[in-house]
Amino acid sequence: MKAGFVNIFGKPNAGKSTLLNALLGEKLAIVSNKVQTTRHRIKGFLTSPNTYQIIFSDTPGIIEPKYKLHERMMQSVKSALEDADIALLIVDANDDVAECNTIFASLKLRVPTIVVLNKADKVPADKLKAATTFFQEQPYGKYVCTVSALQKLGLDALLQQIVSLLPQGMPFYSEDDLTDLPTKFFVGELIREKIYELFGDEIPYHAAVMVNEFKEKETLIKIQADVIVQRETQKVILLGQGGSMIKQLGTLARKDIEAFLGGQKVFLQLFVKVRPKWRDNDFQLKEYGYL
Ligand SMILES: Nc1nc2c(ncn2[C@@H]2O[C@H](COP(=O)(O)OP(=O)(O)O)[C@@H](O)[C@H]2O)c(=O)[nH]1
Ligand SMILES: [Mg+2]
Repeated sequence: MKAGFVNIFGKPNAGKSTLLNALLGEKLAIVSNKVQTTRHRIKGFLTSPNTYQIIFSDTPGIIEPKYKLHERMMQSVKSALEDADIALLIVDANDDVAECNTIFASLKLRVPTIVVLNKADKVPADKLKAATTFFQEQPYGKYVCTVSALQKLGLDALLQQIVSLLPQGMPFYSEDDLTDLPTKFFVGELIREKIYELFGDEIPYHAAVMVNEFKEKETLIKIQADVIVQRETQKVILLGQGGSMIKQLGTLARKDIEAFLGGQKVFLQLFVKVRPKWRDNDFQLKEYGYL
């Protein structure tokens, strides 16, 4: 058997989370068109019985830290650099390749790498070809694959390339496991995703979600979660007139949570709380799961 850790790196918005979900055929990582949606390292397992087990890690995009939250996010990138057997370097093929190269070179990778040119669905063929040639000339550019994570194109070839580079070894996790994170975590993430969807450019970056209660009752699952923001004014926006926005948020999140839980009925209760400067407070970062 072959088994190993395949970690996904790249700039914000390159499509790392979309690629993880596409490879697993399951939505584990939340996705938005805003940068810095992913704050944690999220692992997903892909097992082909008696053949291979790949432990994929999605990571936050590589950024310059501005807050303690950002520092935590970059620490999770660092830890993913340390335990990778294979590194996937994702590039939005529309992006500036030279800039991506600067970032990838700075990672000082010492494991096999695959450059994944993503968003092939919206890049002209000659541009893709030029990007492929550019990366093939880099020291880490032995393997370059072209995919569309969104349209699930080119994934089989990428998977074959990964498996061929994967070390020999026994599986780390049971065949039936998909991830090592608790259900509660994904519930919080799905709520957070809807905040990115519903609110403009400010609120999502100031918000955290904390799931306080997850109780399986006879006919449904009761979930209570807090949405944490930094200011009273943000709370007012989140609630909306007569509570209309928080209600909409709850409805959208509940539908996705029910789908994630295999169609079980969910009762979701959301409260909004103000915690000034939580993004810079060690205690609160820990409390909200940003260790
Ligand atoms: N057109 C196109 N859009 C994509 C593709 N992959 C991801 N996206 C979009 O790019 C945005 C960022 O994706 P996300 O996976 O959150 O990027 P991340 O920040 O690297 O995790 C989202 O709006 C995705 O729908 C792709 O293959 N083609
Ligand atoms: Mg992401």
